[in-house]
Formats: sequence, C-alpha cells, structure tokens
Amino acid sequence: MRFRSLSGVLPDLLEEGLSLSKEIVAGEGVLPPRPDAGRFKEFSSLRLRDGGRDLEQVLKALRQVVLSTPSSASPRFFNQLFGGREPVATLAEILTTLTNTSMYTFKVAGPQILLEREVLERMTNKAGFSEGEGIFVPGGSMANMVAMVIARNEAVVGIRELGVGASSLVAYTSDHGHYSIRKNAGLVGIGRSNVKEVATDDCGRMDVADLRRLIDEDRAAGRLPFFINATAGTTVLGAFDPIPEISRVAADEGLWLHVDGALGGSVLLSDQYRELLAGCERADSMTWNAHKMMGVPLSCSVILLRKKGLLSKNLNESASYLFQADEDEFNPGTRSLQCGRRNDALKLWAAWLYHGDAGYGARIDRLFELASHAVSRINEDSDLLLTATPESVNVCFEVRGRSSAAICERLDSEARLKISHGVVFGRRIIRLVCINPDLEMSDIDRVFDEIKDVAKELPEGGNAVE
Ligand code: ABU
Repeated sequence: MRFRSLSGVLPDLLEEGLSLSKEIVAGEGVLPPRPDAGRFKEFSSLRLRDGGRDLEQVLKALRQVVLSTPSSASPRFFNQLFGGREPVATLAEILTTLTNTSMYTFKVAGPQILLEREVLERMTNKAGFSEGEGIFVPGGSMANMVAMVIARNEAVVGIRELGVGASSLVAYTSDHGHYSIRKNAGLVGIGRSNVKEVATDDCGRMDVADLRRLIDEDRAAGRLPFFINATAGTTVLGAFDPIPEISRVAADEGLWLHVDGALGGSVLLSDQYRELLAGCERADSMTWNAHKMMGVPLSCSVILLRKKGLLSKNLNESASYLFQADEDEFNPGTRSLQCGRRNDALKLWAAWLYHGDAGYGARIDRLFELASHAVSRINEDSDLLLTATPESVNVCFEVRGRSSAAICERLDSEARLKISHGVVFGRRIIRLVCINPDLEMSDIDRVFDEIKDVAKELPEGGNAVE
C-alpha cells in the first residue's frame, strides 16, 4: 500500500527536488565543511532501520546529505579530472532517470538506441575509425578493460572459449599510465606483473625507444607481447604519448594499439589541439570519457574500435529471454559489457546537439586557456615551481619548501579548495586540473592566493618521495 500511495506524489517530489537543486546551485560558491566520517553513526536520522520513515523525514535527510556534499561545479573544486556543470546534459540526465530504461534492446529503449548510435558514430568518425564501432561502458577503466579483453582474444586463438591457460601475454603502458591497465590485467587473466612500465620523458610522454627495448626483451624471453596502451592525457601531468611513433612499433610488432583517451580524447573536437591525438586513427581501440573535458555528468565513457564486429565477436551471448525482436544491430546488448546498462548516451547527445562540434571545440580551447593562465601565474612567482610544461589541462607545481600534501590537506580541512596532489618524477606535486570552462581567470588566481596563504602558515617541508 505504501508503494502504491507514493506514486501519486511524484510531481510534488519533483517540485521539492527542483527547489533543492536551486539551493545546491546557489550555494556552490563555497564548499561545505568537511564532514567527520567517524561521526556518521551519531546521525540517527540518516540510519537505516526496520521500519520506514515519513516523507517529510526522508526529504529532510536528503537535504542534509546533499547540501553537505561538495559540488564538483564549485569554482573551488579542482580535485579531479571532471568539474563544472553542463546544463543541457544535466537536464537530460534527470530525464534519463525518469524514463529509467536499459540500453540492451530497441524494444525496451526505442529511440534512445538510435541516439546512442548517432553519438557513437560521431565519436568513431572523430577518432578516424570510419568503419568502426563503439559502446558506452561504466567508466574509463571498463573501457580500457574491454580493449584489453578484445586484444587478448584476438592475440590467442580460442582463448575466449578455453581460458588464458599458460599463455604469457605481456602488455605495455607508460609509467604515467592509468592504474586500470594493471588492475585490468589482474582481472582478465593476464596478470598484473605482465604489464610492463615504459619509461617517460620530462613531460611524462612514453619513451618509444624504451618500449621497443622492453618488447625485444620479452620476445627474447619467450613471452608474448600483445597490447600497447598509449595514454592521451595522463592522469597527473595530462601528457600525450607520441601516438604516431607508438603506432609504428605496434605495426612492426603486430601488437594491438589502444589509446586511453579518457581525459584527452575530447581534444579531437578542437581545431587548435586535435594534433595532440595525431595518429589515433591507426589505433585499434580508444577510450574516451565525455564526463571529463566535455563536462557531461558522470559517468559517460565509451570504448571505440577501429574494426566493426569485434564487440559482438568478443562480448556476445545468446539470451532467448532478452533478444527477441529486431536486428542485433539495434540490440546493443549483444555487444555490451553489461546486461542491464544505464543510458549514458542521452545526456551527451543533448549537449552535443546544443553545442555542436564548434561549441565543444571552443570549450576545449577555453580549458587550455585557463591552464595557460595558471602556468603564467606559476612562472612569475619565485615561490612556485612548475613540475613540467603541461601539454593539456593539468598544471602541476610545488610551493618551494612546503609539503604539497600538507597544503592540500589544510585547504580541504578548512573547506577553502578541493585540490589534489600526486607523485611524478620522485616529487609530490599539487595538481591543478583546469576542466571547468565556466571559471574565470580570477578563480584560477584565487587558487594560488589560497595556496600561498596556507603555505605561509605551514612549517617547512619537502616533497621528495623515495
Ligand atoms: N580515472 C581518473 C582518475 C581520477 C582523477 O585523478 O581524477
């Protein structure tokens, strides 16, 4: 009864939701105080119990939680590789929840399948995979995993049916590549220790001579190289591996080339910066996260394949209870990682429909402008030390003589900035991610003002990491 009576109040709940949403947006200029994780159990109104609660209590609890959650659209949020808010995509995401479909069949999802195809076709074309295909997956790590699985299956005949057995497959990624490459190797039977880390140059780009050396070494030892991951936008420095040179190695050696463009895939939309991904059309697969530089709500990730048919060949299963109508072409469940699959396409399609390639290109260019302003601020301040000349939107630096970790921790605990630190070249650095195009240069200036303010109050500290 309780469930039935509730369905009639949805319009009222949506009104409440709208009012709360406006409150969230209005309050984004400041960050909420950092909650004390250890005190959660003290908030009895948030605890689950045998009986339910009335709607008033639930709305109050929701309000409490949401308003104390940091918003990644805040001008004080620089912590991750996403930030800001794309309004049209946000609306589409809310509507996605209301239609609450699953993207496995045309029968169930109808026009959403066609929109997904439209978006994927645009993305495969942008990547230069004119005869390719793609599918939405839950995040860049999963996109990288699909690529690794397909590469593995293509490398060893029968492996999908018989298992990995005693094959000694080896994958390569740079020492600045994303951790998902190693993690996925552990998940799909390759083995984490069979991911070789290739050295990088002083901008964080893969050293191709070292890649060749490692492959030769592995072949001489009787191992089976099969997969190279080239990163387009490394997690900390935002560096782009040299895809043209890496693709020559892949071609010479007969290896699968994957481009992890989770962060940097979107530069394909910019006339000014597309060159960073030159050669990606020669890759076999590419990860592209639209929830990063394209600003679409999390998550919005695709895996793109140069050759059509590989997704179905490597992921299809028959399910007579599910695939009952329409051609497989219109039933993406025959080529997806998941069975039930949320609709991540509508929000991207809606935002792209609004901005077009041109609007998105301007967005990407703006992010680079913000990053360039940050670099100027660092270069003109003798207290600050730039880690490397950034290739894209991540700007890494240190405050001389002060611990980067302590600075970030103090800024977070005082709810002044959300900004993270990382380790590159044996030093712990602050990573400023310029991913929100709505920011002004003054927002970037404030980052440095806050950082210097906090640094003054901290004792001397170093950033060398063993
Ligand atoms: N996959 C993205 C890594 C998280 C971050 O540094 O924002």
